[in-house]
Amino acid sequence: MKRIGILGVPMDLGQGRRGVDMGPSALRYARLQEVLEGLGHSVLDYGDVDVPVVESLRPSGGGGLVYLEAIRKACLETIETLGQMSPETFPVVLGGDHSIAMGSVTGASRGERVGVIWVDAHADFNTPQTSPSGNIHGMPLAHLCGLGDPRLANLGAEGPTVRFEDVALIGIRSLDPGEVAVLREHGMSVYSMKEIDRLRIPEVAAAVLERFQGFSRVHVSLDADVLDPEVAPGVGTPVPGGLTYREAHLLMELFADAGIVTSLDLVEVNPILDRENRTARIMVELASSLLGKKIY
Ligand code: EXY
Ligand code: MN
Ligand code: MN
Ligand code: MN
Repeated sequence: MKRIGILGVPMDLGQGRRGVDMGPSALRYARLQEVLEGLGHSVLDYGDVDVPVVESLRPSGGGGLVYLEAIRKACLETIETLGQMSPETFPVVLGGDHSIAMGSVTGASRGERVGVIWVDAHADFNTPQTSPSGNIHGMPLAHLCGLGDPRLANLGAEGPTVRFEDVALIGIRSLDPGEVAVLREHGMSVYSMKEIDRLRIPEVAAAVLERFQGFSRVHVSLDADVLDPEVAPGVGTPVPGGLTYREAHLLMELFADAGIVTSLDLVEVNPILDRENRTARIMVELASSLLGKKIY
């Protein structure tokens, strides 16, 4: 039984499509708290971080980090709220686009060395210089590792939140050229869909879990677009050829068996693009698999 703290970050400023700011509501409508309480956990909902509502999202192309300050502010508020949770609490942070991870990972690490399992079709490893879109939701992991704009790269106490060698990316199938160069430069551990097809989930999970044995903090950042768009249509940047429903559940079930994960993000759910809230419902199911739901 765990003490779980839910925190919503209704963020849409890191990308250009309306709707993802309603992700926290969609996940709550999918009964996240009741489902986790049904597993025997004690769950407290800390509400939402305040994110400015903009009438129409301005195009952030051309590297114009037009919403950088607002995103930084929301990430700092996320860090502060996570810091108010007791150290043994398991935070579940609800996006909102993936830029929130600069706050959630930093806050959940509590200043300790943290392993990060980035489950996503995208590496989110662009810097402002390599980004083709200027959208900050394509940059959070690079900034967590200390690259990019210093106003976003060092939200932690001192220096980067995450070490390059303490990251495993799973489900990758859409990378930008500049991003590939930076990933290679830093020797990042990438399990693309090719590795998943070749090695299958059990071997990928075992390899990733092996690396994080002994870590006091391990964070899973789960982007809904890691799932195949046929399975999870309610996302702003869908990419064909994603995880099946069972591959995603098996990954979470194997992480749950290992018992080393200490925090979770559920991001990029966009109910406007969804069908009958199925993307939010699947993300809640995946959270319950990670938090101990057993088939048998
Ligand atoms: N790599 C592309 C970009 O940086 O613009 C697309 C990023 C999509 C990011 C989503 C959250 O995973
Ligand atoms: Mn507001
Ligand atoms: Mn992402
Ligand atoms: Mn993604």
